Amino acid sequence: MNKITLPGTIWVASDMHLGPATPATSEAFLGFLEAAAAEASALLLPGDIFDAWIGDDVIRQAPPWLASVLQALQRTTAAIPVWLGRGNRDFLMGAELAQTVGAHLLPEPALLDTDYGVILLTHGDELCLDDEAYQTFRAMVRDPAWQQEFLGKSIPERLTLAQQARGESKAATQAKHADIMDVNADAVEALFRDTGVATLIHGHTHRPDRHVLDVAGKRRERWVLPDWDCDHAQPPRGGWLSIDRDGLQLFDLEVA
Ligand code: LP5
Ligand code: MN
Repeated sequence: MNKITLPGTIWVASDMHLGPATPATSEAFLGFLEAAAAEASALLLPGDIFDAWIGDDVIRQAPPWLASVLQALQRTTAAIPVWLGRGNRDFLMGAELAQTVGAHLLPEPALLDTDYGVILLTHGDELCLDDEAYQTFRAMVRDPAWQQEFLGKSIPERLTLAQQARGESKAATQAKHADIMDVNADAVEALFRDTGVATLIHGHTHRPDRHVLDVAGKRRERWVLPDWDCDHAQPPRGGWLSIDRDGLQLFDLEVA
């Protein structure tokens, strides 16, 4: 696996789930991008930046909320390197989006060569192996033939399907036990063993934390990124992780 060389202070954030119905979260994200451009050496966004990404062609007729996000990403990439990773909501993000905003696409998973050492970064949904219904859905939508067929549909058709899928997902997750929606311990252990890294960062589960574990006689840390919600959550929430030579640190979003 090729490593991405990232010296300096690296900021990592995921799970903003941006869309037309969450203007306050979009605004918080725009503020965060501005701060990243001023304070970080690079920004990594490993997935679920968007509530539902139905294909890169939407940027050719971007609605106002999306146009603001794209412009803000462009301003950020003019200052620092920005890497976009795919999540379970925006797995259809591709080269056209990356090129338009001047960002790079993260491999899955990504190996980061930082001042703190080598770190593995991934969205995290692929580690939720106990959630069999989700893994079946994931295999379907990650199939290139399925994606080609989906992307061949009109934008209004795709929007309707995405809305239906979000509705079904909300109902399904409410009915699931919280435990099965967390990462599977064996999958995490296998990832640590296979890659040899001491540090893993992921999002998706919306359970920000730092877990310390022993795998193959070596101390490992699993850092989990928070999700963002400045529209419906009380108090509003969100945050990011900073990596520098001294280590990793989670920060809460300061919402005015
Ligand atoms: O996203 P979240 O946090 O609610 O839950 C996820 C898993 N759900 C998903 C599904 C996405 O939310 C759907 C939106 C994707 C938009 C992308 C573009 C358009 C694709 C259109 C697809 C037709 O990822 C959820 C996990 C949870 O994380 C925790 O890990 O449990 O998994 C599910 O809910 C899967 C269900 O258990 C089974 C499948 C339900 C969806 C069925 C879609 C049917 C399509 C409707 C059209 C007829
Ligand atoms: Mn996710």
